[in-house]
Formats: sequence, C-alpha cells, structure tokens
Amino acid sequence: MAKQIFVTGHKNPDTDSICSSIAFAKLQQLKGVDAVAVRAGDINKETAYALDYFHVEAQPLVKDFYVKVGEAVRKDVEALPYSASLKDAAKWFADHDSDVAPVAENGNFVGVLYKSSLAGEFVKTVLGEELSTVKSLVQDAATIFSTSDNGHDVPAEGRYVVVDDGKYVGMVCADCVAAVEKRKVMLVDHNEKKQIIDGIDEAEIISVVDHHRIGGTLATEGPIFILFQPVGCTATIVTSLYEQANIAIPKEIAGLLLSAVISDTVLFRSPTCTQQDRETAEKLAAIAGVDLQAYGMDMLKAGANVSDLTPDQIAQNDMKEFSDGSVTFTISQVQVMDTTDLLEQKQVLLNALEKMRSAKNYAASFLMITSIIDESTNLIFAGNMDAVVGKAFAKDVLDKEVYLPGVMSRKKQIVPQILAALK
Ligand SMILES: [Mn+2]
Repeated sequence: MAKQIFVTGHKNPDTDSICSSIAFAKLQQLKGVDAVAVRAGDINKETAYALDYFHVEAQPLVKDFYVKVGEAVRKDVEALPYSASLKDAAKWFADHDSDVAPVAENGNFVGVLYKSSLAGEFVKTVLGEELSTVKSLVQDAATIFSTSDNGHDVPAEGRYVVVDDGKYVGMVCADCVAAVEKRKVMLVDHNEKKQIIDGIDEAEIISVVDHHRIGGTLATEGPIFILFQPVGCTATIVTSLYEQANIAIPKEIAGLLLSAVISDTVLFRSPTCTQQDRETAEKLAAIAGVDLQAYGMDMLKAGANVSDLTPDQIAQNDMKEFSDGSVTFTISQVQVMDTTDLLEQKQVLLNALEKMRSAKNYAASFLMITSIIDESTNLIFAGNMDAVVGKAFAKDVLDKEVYLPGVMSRKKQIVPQILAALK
C-alpha cells in the first residue's frame, strides 16, 4: 500500500500554515486522494483559538522526514536461539546473505554470532577437539540500531541488528533503507528550504501552493504541481482550488480558511491584502456563519495576548529563517494591540534575540513588534547589521531599533528590503 501523502505548512507554523494545510488535505481527500495534514511545530495561541472555535483538532506533529530504520528493517530475518546448535548456526549462514547472525532468547536480544567464529569450530572438527556451543561464541554487537534511528546512519556495507527495548526486531542494511518508498509531500504556505520540515531530501515534494517569494534553493527530481499567487494568504488560493474543483467547502474548513486570511492580512490591514483576499473572506464568513469583523478581532486579540510568554518565546514567535546564500538571519514577529509593554522590556528582548542569534550563529535575529491598531512596526534586532538595516529602511538605527510606520508585512515590507540592502 502506498504511503499516505503528507500536506504541511512551514516550521514554526502560523494560522495560515496550519489551516491551509488542513483545508488543502481535506480537498485532496474529497477528490479521493489519500492525503493527510501534518504540522511542523507547535500551535500558536491565535491558531488554537481558531481551531477551538471551529471544533477542529490540530493535525499530528511531524519532526522530520528522514527515513527511519523501522521502515527498512527486515522483520522476517529470524534470530538464532541461544540454545542453537552449531549446525543450526551453519544453516542460518547458508540461508542468509550476512556475516553476522542475531541471537535471541524468548525475543530478547542476546548478542551476535559472527560467521568467522564458525571457521574455528571447523578446525576443531578436523582436529577432533571438543566443539564450542553457539552460547559460548555469542559476542556483543559492535553496532546495533533501534527502529526510531535514522536510516541514513546505517553503514553502506554489512547487515545490522535492530533492537527495541531489548527485544530483537530484525536486521537492516543500507540497501534496505534505499528501498524504502519515499514519502510524498505537498507544501503549502512555504517553499524555502530552511522553512521546510527537516529531511525533505529523503522525501519527495509533489506540489507547492504558496504566496511567498520563491526561495531559490528548492529543486525537485521530477515535474511537480506548483501554484504561486501574489495574494495575502495561502488560504485564498486554497479556497479558489475548492471552487475550481467545484467542491463545496465544509463549514468548519471555511472557518479555518477565513481565520488564515484574517491572520495573514491582519484583518485586511496588511499591504499584502488584495481585493481577492477580501472577497474570499466574505464568502468564507458566510459559509462559516460568523461575523467577519467581530470574529476577526476576537481571533487577533487571542493571538495578540503575549502577556504569558517569556522573553525567549516572544523572541522566537512566528520566527522564520532567511538566507541570501551567504548571510542567514531570522525574523520573528509579534502582533499586538498595544506595543507599550513590549517596548518597555526591549533590552530583555534584545538579550533573548542575541542568545538565539549567537547559539545558531545567525548574522542577525530580528523581532517585528507590530501594532495591529497603529498599523506600524518597531523592528528590533541583535547582530551586527546596523548598516544594512539603516540602508534597507533609509532610517538611522537607534539602539538596535527602527520605527516603521505603515509596516506590518514581513514578506513584503521587511524581507525584500533587507535582502536588497545586503547586495
Ligand atoms: Mn501565509
């Protein structure tokens, strides 16, 4: 049976990544495709509000796409019993293309028997000496794997025993790992390699639906379905795909798609918002049966409440990693109703940003403190990029901060400017 297709948004997922992946996976299911939504990280408070409101459970978390030993293990390779005779052992080696045999007792892994140790017994036979038992020839295995280990760690040569909690599972080899069917993955709301769940090279991207810049580093082995549109939200594109397929949008899915549009466009305030986003949101609100403005403000408020977040959590909120090929930096964002509280603890936040920056050796780590009400952003940062920031926004950087009226969108008003200034 073919593996289920995974639909996922980006790491450190926002409401669009969570909701568009659920909605897009549902569209695939309604078309008869065996797809399921997964998520790349924890659910933020705004998204939790939306999921809870429309009674939808968060999709399962996927930490990486690396092929696991458990997928490659050959469970039909039986172990030799501890009490096996030398003849049993010789027969095992005759039946298996392996220089090492697993030995187990009542399912519990005991050790391994090397084919070479049987040669010594042959010599004894010729000399008429007393023979050893399998028991006495068993050794500790130099390398064993568990089913949760990454398959790419299995050495290119040889066969290895797989043991879970002391129980013998089977044997694995590099060829077994290479034979594992690749997981097919549909990306929504992202395409830059650094934002994709780790291990994507061991899986296969079969489609991308997105509204971000094309990050350049993404390459695929075969032709894939891609749909990029310069709209305010991936959910707007996903909604249009339901319409194209002539498939009615289920009520709770409409609610999630609506939540995504509200989130990404900050209730139509962001300069990324298009007429299509507005019209889509109105249609979705009607299907979901909610008052767009009232629900929108309630949802944004739920996300804007950062009072219980630690400085570290604020510094990493909605963080995305970017690179121009040589310089890698991060940009986090918090959207709040009032920036006063956050700006009062600016030094603490700068310290948290610096801790994060230096730990991963980023050139800089930015935090957008965005006011939903004022429609402006205080951009603060750690790292030696004052000149770049000054150039990017044509402003003097004062104490690691620039104030940017009218700026709310990372993708449209921050990332391109920084990348251009880096050139
Ligand atoms: Mn988005």
